Order: sequence, then structure tokens, then C-alpha cells
Amino acid sequence: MTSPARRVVVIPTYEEAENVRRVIDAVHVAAPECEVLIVDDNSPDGTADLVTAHPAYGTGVHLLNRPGKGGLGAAYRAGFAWALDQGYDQIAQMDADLSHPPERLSALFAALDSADVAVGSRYVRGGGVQNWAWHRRMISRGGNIYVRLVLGVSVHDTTAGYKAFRAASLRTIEVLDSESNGYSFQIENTWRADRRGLVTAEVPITFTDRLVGTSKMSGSIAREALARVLSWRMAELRSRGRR
Ligand SMILES: Nc1nc2c(ncn2[C@@H]2O[C@H](COP(=O)(O)OP(=O)(O)O)[C@@H](O)[C@H]2O)c(=O)[nH]1
Ligand SMILES: [Mg+2]
Repeated sequence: MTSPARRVVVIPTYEEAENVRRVIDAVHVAAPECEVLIVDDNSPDGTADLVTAHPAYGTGVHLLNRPGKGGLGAAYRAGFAWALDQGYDQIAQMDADLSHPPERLSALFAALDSADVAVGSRYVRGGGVQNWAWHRRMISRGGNIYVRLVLGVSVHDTTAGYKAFRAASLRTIEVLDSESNGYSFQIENTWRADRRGLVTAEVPITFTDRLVGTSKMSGSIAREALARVLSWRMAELRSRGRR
């Protein structure tokens, strides 16, 4: 008999004291076998202290403490490096603010039976967005159209932050060598998975805007994404030209 897959979900936090305990507990209710790794960038609001105070700290709950706010991509690289090193078989990622429904975590992991990467998707049948301001909807929709046009990937929700990977998939996409500091990390991995021939499944989810705490989205994060997507495509065209 094969042993069950070891699972972990990596959750980056910056100033998520109001959410961190709730998201950990919601994951443990929805997917009791799944451990949680919080990657905190030394949040001034004491997010990390709430993690170490959790009754499951050291068993089902883990903490990576980083020295300061270094961006979402950097936090995820640190979290994924830890998870790969610890030998988990399946590694998921989600936001701390409960925008990503923990009830869908099991469906994401289950999709890994037949796919290398599972994307929690707002933009397939059955998926959606709730309570999001119109300008965030526009940025998300417009961003996805831009990415699909420029990079030509078939995934509908290329900016999704709710995903699950087989450990081998993270190695195949060389996630630890990704370039993005900010939210373009999500696009970069979707694109790398596509180009390296991995099978990506989209699992419908409803994304609900955070009820508490504030968004860390910024103009510089959006500009980084626009510029990187273009530079990745240019690099591809240049290397095709050389061949
Ligand atoms: N560790 C870390 N987490 C971050 C950073 N920036 C954002 N996050 C986390 O990434 C997740 C998504 O950020 P959020 O502000 O909700 O973005 P939005 O949903 O696009 O408005 C949340 O869990 C944040 O706490 C960062 O620089 N470092
Ligand atoms: Mg959010």
C-alpha cells in the first residue's frame, strides 16, 4: 500500500494579524491532513506571534520568518524551498485573507491525480469573483487578457494565487530561479509550466474580497507584471530568432 501524499499549503503574510488564525483553522477544518506554512515578512502587527501561539505550531503549523517586506515572489520562493526541502509531495499556495475558499483546497489537491499543476480559477465555468471593487475586476480581467495575448498560454486565470503543485512540478519549472518580486510570480509560474510541457488543470473557485485588513497590491506591482510579461515574450522571440 502506498502512503498518503504529504501535503502543505504555503501562505505568505504581511500584516495579516486579523486573518492568520482564521485561515489556519479554516485550512485544518477543510483539509485536516494538510499542514500550513506561514511565510511572514516581519509584519509590524505581530502576525508571526499569532502563528507561534497556535496550538498546532510545530506539528501542523509552521513559520518562516523573513527579515522585512520583500515581496510576494520572494516570500513564495522561500516557502517553496522550505517545503521541497522538507519532502512534501504536494505543495499548495493561497492568500491569508480568506479570498481563496479553503473548502476548495481538497479539490485542488485531487486535481493533481491527473495534472501536474492545479489552478484555482475564477475564469472558468463555475468560478467567479465576489465583492471586488470594479477597478480590481478590471485589472484582473485586463491583466489576464494581456497575458494570454502576449504569452499565448491557454490557462484562463493566469494571475491566480490559489494553486497546487506536485513537488516534481515545482522542480520542473525551477520555481526557485524565478525572477518576479511581486504578484507576477503567479504569471511566471503558469507560463513556465506551459512552456515546460506540464499539464495544468483549472479548478473553479469563487474569489471573495477580504473582509478585514488591507490589500498590498500597488502600482509598482502592476507595472512589474506588465513589464516582465513583455520581457519574457521578447526573450522567447529572440531565442527563436537565433535558432
Ligand atoms: N510575506 C509577504 N506576504 C505578502 C507580501 N505582499 C503581499 N503578501 C501577502 O500576499 C497575499 C495577497 O496579498 P493581498 O494584499 O491580499 O493582495 P490582493 O488580494 O491582490 O489585494 C496576502 O496573504 C498578503 O498578506 C510581501 O511582501 N511579503
Ligand atoms: Mg487579497
